[in-house]
Amino acid sequence: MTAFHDPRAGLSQDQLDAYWMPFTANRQFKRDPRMLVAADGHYYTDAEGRRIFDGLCGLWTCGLGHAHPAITAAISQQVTTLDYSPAFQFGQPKAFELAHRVTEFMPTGLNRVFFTGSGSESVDSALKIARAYWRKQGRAEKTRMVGRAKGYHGVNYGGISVGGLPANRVLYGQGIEAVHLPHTQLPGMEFSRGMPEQGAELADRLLDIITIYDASTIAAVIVEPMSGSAGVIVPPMGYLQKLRDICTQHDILLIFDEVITGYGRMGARTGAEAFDVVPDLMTTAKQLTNGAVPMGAVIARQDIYDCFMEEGGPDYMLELPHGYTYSAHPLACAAGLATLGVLENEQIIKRVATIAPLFEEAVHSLRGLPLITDIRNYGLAAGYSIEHAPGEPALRPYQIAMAMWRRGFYVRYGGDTIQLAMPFTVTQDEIDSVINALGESISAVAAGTEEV
Ligand code: PXG
Ligand code: PLP
Repeated sequence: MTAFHDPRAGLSQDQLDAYWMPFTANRQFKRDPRMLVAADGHYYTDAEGRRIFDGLCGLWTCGLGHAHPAITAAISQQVTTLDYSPAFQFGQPKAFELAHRVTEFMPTGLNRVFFTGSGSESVDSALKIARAYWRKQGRAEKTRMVGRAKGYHGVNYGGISVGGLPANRVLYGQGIEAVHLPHTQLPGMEFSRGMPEQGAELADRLLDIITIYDASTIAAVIVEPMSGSAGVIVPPMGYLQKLRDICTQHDILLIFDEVITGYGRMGARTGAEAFDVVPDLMTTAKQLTNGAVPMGAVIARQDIYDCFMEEGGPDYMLELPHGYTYSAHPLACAAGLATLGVLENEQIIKRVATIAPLFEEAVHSLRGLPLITDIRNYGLAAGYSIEHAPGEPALRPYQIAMAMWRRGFYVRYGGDTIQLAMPFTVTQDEIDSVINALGESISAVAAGTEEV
């Protein structure tokens, strides 16, 4: 294990400056780096040799823990056998094996898998497939997309257009044509455990959008079944089914963005399974390879795929002019097969469902502490809303996360929220320790006794 006993891990200022870090406060980070140098199981090692509990599973990626032996072995073996092969016009067996394996995690009917390199690529691929599908059906005017306030769909142009986080869009100019449903965080539903009871009627706002724009101009609705990045916003009871029904009635495709909810975190194979609503297209990434190699996947209803095959022209012609150099990368496929294998063989998803109520209990035990204005949870995910400091909604979550870091816990801070995503094999002791530390950190920030 590498330990530098130096928070900068021996890096020079020039080296720190050379790397333009993603979604990071670069100036502040480079003054006071938080450097991770190793990981195993549920813990990181930082550059000073401290063990840090991974309270977000990387970025919602590593539910099976770090350096899982089965995944590590599969990648090592693959890299010495077939490190890369062309993704276009040639295949490698593991791509087909993994596609088939993925379909076993999907609701009935979703059984055609398109591989990408990330969640953002999955989203833009799904949006393109949706528009192309309507064009193939002779309905080329169906191009408009419907997203939702607070939605996060990655950072490519399609994704930020349908996304509902203006900060991710405002710098970048013209995107694709998109309108937005309201988010589902209703006043009065704070501190709901699991699904809020009120709010299903918010799905009817889709009818208003249809009234204004007409369904003949709308290609698809895209939502996260449970919003992750915005702070774990759980769908109200009945809401997703209503969206499903309206989409079906008006010939609009329903896309579930399951980049966070796919492959186990909800205590079900997908959010679709957890909430019992089946979309037409699904986007996934992250947990598909346990985060060990970048990969995403779009999963389509068979008749959507069939439509491209039937309308594809002569059979030497490609049916969908779309794909990535790294689609179905052999290392990613090896990691994906190992990950889904472990999820299945070790009955991990059942374990998530079993431990979720204990996690829920612990998460909500902080209710009543100062600054906490809402607590939300589902499966092994939880979000805390933190009362804004005057004019600075994001300040206190940052202070709380830093207080956690000093106590040896990594948690996510974003907007006015703190987010937790437990490893699928988390123990009760680990849950207790992260929640105790969070309670201490929030209290210290509220009291102004935590140095910042
Ligand atoms: N859709 C959803 C629903 C996501 O959560 C993406 C698309 C984009 O995936 P990529 O692989 O391109 O980043 C995501 C990613 C956080 C956090 O801490 C969440 C994401 C990424 C980074 C941080 O909430 N979600
Ligand atoms: N830009 C250039 C110049 C390229 O040649 C390619 C791929 O060949 C790309 C972008 C797209 O890269 P990727 O397939 O990794 O998304």
